[in-house]
Amino acid sequence: MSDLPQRVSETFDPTLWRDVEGFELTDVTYHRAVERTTASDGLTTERDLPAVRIAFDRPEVRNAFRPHTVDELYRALDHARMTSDVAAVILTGNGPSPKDGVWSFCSGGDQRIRGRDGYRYETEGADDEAPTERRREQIDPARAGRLHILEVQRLIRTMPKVVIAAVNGWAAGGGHSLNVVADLSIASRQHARFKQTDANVGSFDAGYGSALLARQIGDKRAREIFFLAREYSAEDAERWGVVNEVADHEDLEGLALEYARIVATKSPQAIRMLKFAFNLADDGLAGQQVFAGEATRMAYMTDEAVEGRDAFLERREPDWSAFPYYY
Ligand code: S0N
Repeated sequence: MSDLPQRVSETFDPTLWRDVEGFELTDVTYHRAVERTTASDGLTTERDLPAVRIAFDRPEVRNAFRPHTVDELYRALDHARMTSDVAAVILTGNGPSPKDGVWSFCSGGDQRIRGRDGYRYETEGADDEAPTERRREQIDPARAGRLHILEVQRLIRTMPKVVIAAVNGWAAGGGHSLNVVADLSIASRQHARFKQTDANVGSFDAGYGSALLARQIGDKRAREIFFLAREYSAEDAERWGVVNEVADHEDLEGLALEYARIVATKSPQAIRMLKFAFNLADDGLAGQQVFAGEATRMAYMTDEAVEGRDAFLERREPDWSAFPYYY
């Protein structure tokens, strides 16, 4: 039996989750789905379910990510990648904002911390009130203003798990792009709002955020989203193919968990191969490498590959006679 986790978001149901041990996080939250059963003697037992929930936790700035946020997001995602009984990752945002009650998925890079003045407002160990030159000295320039959200995008793309974006509020800028790279997306009918603001702020996701979006929803629409930067709704997003489904706000996390449960009923190998096959053409040789890596791993388990290995170890010629050239 365990204590229930802290309620991190208004739509977060603590009875469905447990904290993932070993993580001290400030900018994201990380939970494992569980099933709790209470017996007649009042004893509650807990069983892990094959899904995790990772959420941006900076609702007062529309869940914008600073470099530290991205570090935490990457660590949580990578842990999920390597947890062998996790089939799906739900990516969402905690909320609403304590300032004005607005919900956010993610509003992209924290604009106070970018580019050549990237040290300006990074708060880790820095004195915000100090003169600029002193702040510059206080912060390792190699750690501020990085664009390693692109590493997160690649991790989402290459992890052998299904990543489900539960867009519960604003998806703007780099947050819009994270929805694009997710494998599946659902959006809150009442609170999800989409806006690709990159060009408003001199930013441009010229990789997945734009080019993959064009593949997903068509070239003209993707250009419209970037060039006009107009807000669009959950219904628009569903109609255009930006998300798979729209749900009432209070049902969003439940639906994400339902998606994860369905994915977990499928063959892990088939899901893995399908995800990498979907990515292959758009990811070029890097996509081929990821797909081929899985194919090689499977091939290593065949008698034919074992014969090649054993022949080398036994210092003899391999005998391929049992293995046909055509199936
Ligand atoms: C999301 C928007 C449309 C919501 O509008 P709304 O509801 O009117 O809210 P605001 O009043 O604008 O915001 C409420 C409070 O939140 C702060 N805030 C919002 N977004 C950000 C943000 N991205 N960075 C920092 N603060 C943010 C507001 O300042 C306000 O604070 P207070 O209450 O104190 O006044 C609207 O907020 C909006 O358009 N936001 C900006 C979206 C945006 O342009 N994002 C960046 C786009 N580019 C990227 O994300 C690419 C990645 C990236 O660029 C990057 C990554 C790492 C390091 C640097 C970068 C980089 O940007 O170069």
